[in-house]
Amino acid sequence: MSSEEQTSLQEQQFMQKINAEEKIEPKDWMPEKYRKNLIRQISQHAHSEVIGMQPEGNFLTRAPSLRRKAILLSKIQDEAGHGLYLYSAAETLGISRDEMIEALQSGRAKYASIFNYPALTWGDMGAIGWLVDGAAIVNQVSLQRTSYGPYARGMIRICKEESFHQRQGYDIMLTLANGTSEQKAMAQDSLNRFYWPALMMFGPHDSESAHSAKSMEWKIKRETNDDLRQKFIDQTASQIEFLGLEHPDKELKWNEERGHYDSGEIDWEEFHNVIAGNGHCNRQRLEHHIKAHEEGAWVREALVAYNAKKQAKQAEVA
Ligand code: FAQ
Repeated sequence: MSSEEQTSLQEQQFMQKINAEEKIEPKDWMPEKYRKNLIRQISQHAHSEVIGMQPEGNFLTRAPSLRRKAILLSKIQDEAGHGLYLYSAAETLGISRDEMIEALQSGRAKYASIFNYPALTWGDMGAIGWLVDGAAIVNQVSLQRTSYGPYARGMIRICKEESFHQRQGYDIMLTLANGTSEQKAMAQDSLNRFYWPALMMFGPHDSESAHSAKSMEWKIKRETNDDLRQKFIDQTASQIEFLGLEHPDKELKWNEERGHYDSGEIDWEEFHNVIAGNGHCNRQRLEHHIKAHEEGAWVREALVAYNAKKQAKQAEVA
């Protein structure tokens, strides 16, 4: 059998597995483009979790009570854990953590655009948990069925934690919306600023999405950007109503025939500007990551030294 024939046979077997809903595991044969596309998506997802700690981290010293502070701290720590699971899943595809970090810090790899918006008030902690984690869950529930085993398994645990994050955000919003008129205004302002960027988290329209067609065929993505965004729009409308707040989308209208809400258009120019590096906080987020990474170098060095010592001792005993 020629090498081309062998590759085509491997490709057929790979697609059979995908179509039979079997998971692809790290040691299985996979097309190079499948591997690269997965590394791209999983590593960018990991970067989003880690960079996403910054807007909320800034509010740890400003939480209005000890209880709120403890909850926020634990939520932010969960995000660090999500980053870890995801970097580990990406490493099974043959890329190192250092390479991924370098891609992030040099600006080659993206992370979710939403984290380039500033968090200005305590209301933003509510809006981030409710809307940002809320949008993340809608996307990640479908990723629990992604075709790559380590990514799918990581998603199951991440989704459980994200649903707690979403509830804690909504709880903050409920308290503010039922509080004084100043608190209600703060909740409304946070909703107004975070609603549209949350819709952008689902990516460009399907017709503009460079990776969707192949990712859907390979079952890396299980639902398209627009379908997931629609789910989020539909579920959020009744949550806004329950809070007694005004919907930021003045064109939002229930469409009986479609069984979904019709909505106004996203400002795509803003989206492209932010992912091109020109959002409010892009520079600040990367500079902070680089600083924290450099300051943590001694921990990584200590770990390597400890492991080398341990291995040397084991070799001596053997
Ligand atoms: N921001 O062809 P597509 C969280 C890029 S986790 C920045 O449609 P794809 C938890 C895209 O990468 C949030 N870039 O791409 C949390 C691609 O660029 P490339 C993260 C974006 O991959 C909460 C180009 O545009 N979740 O929030 C964005 O098929 C609170 C073309 O786009 C995930 O990453 C964007 N919004 O679909 C943490 C979920 N949208 O790579 C802390 C996994 C698109 O060619 C606090 N990822 N781009 O240079 C996915 O499901 C997909 O990657 C999509 C994009 C849906 C994000």
